Amino acid sequence: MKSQIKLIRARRIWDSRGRPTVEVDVQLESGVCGRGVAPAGASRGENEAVDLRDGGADFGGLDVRQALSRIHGEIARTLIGRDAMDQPGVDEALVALDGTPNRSRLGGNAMVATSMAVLRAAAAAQDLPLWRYLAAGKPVRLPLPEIQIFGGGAHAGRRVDIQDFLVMPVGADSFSHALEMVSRVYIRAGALMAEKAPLTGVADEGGYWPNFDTNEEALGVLTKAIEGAGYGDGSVMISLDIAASEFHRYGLYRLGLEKTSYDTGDWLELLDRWIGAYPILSIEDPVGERDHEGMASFTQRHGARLQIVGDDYLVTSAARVKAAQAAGACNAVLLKPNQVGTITETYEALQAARAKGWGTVVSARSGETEDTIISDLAVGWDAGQLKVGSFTRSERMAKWNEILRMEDVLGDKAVFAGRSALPEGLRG
Ligand code: 2PG
Ligand code: MG
Repeated sequence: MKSQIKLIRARRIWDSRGRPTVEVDVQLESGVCGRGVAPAGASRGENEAVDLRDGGADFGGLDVRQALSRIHGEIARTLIGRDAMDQPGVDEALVALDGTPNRSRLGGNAMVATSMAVLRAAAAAQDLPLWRYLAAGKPVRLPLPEIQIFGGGAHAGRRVDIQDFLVMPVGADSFSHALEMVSRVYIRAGALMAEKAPLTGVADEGGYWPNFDTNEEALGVLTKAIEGAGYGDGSVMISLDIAASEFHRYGLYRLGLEKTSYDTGDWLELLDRWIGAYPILSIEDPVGERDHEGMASFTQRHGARLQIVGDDYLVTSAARVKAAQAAGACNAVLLKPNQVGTITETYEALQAARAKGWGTVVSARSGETEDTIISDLAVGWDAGQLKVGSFTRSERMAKWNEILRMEDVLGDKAVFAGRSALPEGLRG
């Protein structure tokens, strides 16, 4: 069979933080190849798939030699001879071979890079761009982008506590128009930052270094940048990734910058105030991953007006998405293939979310490479939203630019998701 997996080869490459990561090439009997690369998170949920890293002193303990040997050994033995067109079968075999709940034996990095490489090989076998292969003839929309303007939290040495200050150009009438709008906001934000103090570079995902005295100051400057760029009419809205698990300890939310701490009730009140004062449309991980009551009560309070995204809270798990739906927590899911380990499980989480009218946001990690697979997943699965980091640095821009190419190829058939990508009830 021409689409049988014939050869699997893994190597170490380096990610956007200069850390080792896993790259996998899969070759089929027909000779066509597919490649996958594992991204890496910095703010990780405690229930995520874990990477297999070598430990020790060299490269901060982050080398991936063991993951490579898993791929060349038992993963290759299990997958060679399998049909690359059967992604669910391939992924099921990987999950069974690993046999742990958190992918710690084979390594989430080994698994996801392999799963991605098989998917790309399957698309190549059909001689199709990946997004077209995934769409399988169904209509797709180009995603509403969520683009970071200021980076914080674990991506900026905890200079501020909130992790991502992003914008959503909901009023754009095309994907390329959306990027133009964001570019204007990014430039404006840079000018405002430079007025305060000399610019001191960017955080891990390319957003401006968060040189602020309080977390709220970042919200004020971002709002000013949006207005200054001419989008104070609601056509560009704010999206926050609070990544609250990073500072939720022993039941308290502790803001290191302000040296204040809040119990869940007071924390939700602070968020209420920010939501009232700034043009916020989406909030990710507003509470810690263990604060189930907080998430349900936040959703009850704001779910009719805000997109509430579970990232660390849902870890791209269909089971967790369903449990959150039953508990009335969140109305959108962040989808990161390496958070769960395989392409098929990522798609299952998306389907579970979509079945209940949730928003679905395909997302990069803070550690990325030039690989653009998430652009294909966002479009091919018609996820509606894509979050990649900021509007600088090529590991980020490669993803945005890839969607521009799709828009160009689609020509007058290109449909921009815009507001239709938001959770049901927020789409009007
Ligand atoms: C997140 C991601 C991307 P990381 O929390 O959403 O911003 O960060 O990859 O470090 O988990
Ligand atoms: Mg997040």
